[in-house]
Amino acid sequence: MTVDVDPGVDVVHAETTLPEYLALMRQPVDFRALMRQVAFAAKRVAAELRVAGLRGMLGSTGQINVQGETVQQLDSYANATFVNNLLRSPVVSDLVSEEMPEGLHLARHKREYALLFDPIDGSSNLDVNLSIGSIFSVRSSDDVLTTGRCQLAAGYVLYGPATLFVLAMRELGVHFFTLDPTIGEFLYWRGPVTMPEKGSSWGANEVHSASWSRRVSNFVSWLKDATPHSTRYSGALVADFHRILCNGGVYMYPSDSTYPNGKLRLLYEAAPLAFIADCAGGRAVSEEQDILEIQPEAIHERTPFIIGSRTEIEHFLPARS
Ligand code: AHM
Ligand code: MG
Repeated sequence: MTVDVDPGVDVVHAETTLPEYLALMRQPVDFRALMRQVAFAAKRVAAELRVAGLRGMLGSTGQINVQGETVQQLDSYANATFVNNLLRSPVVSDLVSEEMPEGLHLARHKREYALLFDPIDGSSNLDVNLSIGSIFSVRSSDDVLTTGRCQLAAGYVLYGPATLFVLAMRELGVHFFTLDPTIGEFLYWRGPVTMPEKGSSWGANEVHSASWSRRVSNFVSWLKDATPHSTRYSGALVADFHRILCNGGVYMYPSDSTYPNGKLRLLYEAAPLAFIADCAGGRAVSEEQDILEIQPEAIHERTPFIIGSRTEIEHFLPARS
């Protein structure tokens, strides 16, 4: 019997899985192993989310986490799922999670990767069945408390009508994989994705607007009046950022009187999304500096966060003399 061999078998096609893609792109074996564990955890979380209401998995655990926020049962489930899968991976030597007060240092024969993650981003959307995400940042284990420029890769999983795995790597750019739940695989969808130079929507929690800085307030007036941007704010950063990555625009959580240093956490929320934006041609800043230039001092530190298309973010930045 002869078999016709497709001359395109070694290029990315509609049935290319995430592990096949990373192999085709000649990514290091250990990085591929790490991504396999992250993707496996994401598939478990996606499966649980689909039936969580039926299993009594909605609502809080009654505990308060290190951030002073109520822990939802699914925050706890997703954190345990990520941690347990990553503990099985010999290439991970450090774990930092929004849900754990301290980082975990694992006994490994060599120090290799650190994974910093927010297991469930947008927890307030859980009980109302709206989109949420998981965010992750990959660093060398020696680089946990260094600037965001040192990230080796970053990504997120968007649990929406479809479950998307979005992965940014410096040399390859940003690529989307869609979970086909019938076969349990993330299949290549599209990339490299570029963020439009300018968008038509913006999002922030305006209940805090009275205590925003004058510069932020002026910027918002410009977004609303000078170049009309529609408001889009879902309560889940991953979902709001994904819209901006695809269509352009701005998401912001600046400093205010409730959150003088901003609400979002630098290492596992702001820096990974800033890295993704940067790989896609967008930009992210605190009110003072580029997010990727901030030198972190603690694993759970917060930062004001303004991310989006270059045109809008450069309008926000003070004019250089
Ligand atoms: P979480 O990780 O505890 O869910 O907090 C982060 C979330 C973001 O996803 C979202 O954009 C923001 O907090 C919403 O905050 P608020 O409800 O204050 O608007
Ligand atoms: Mg979060």
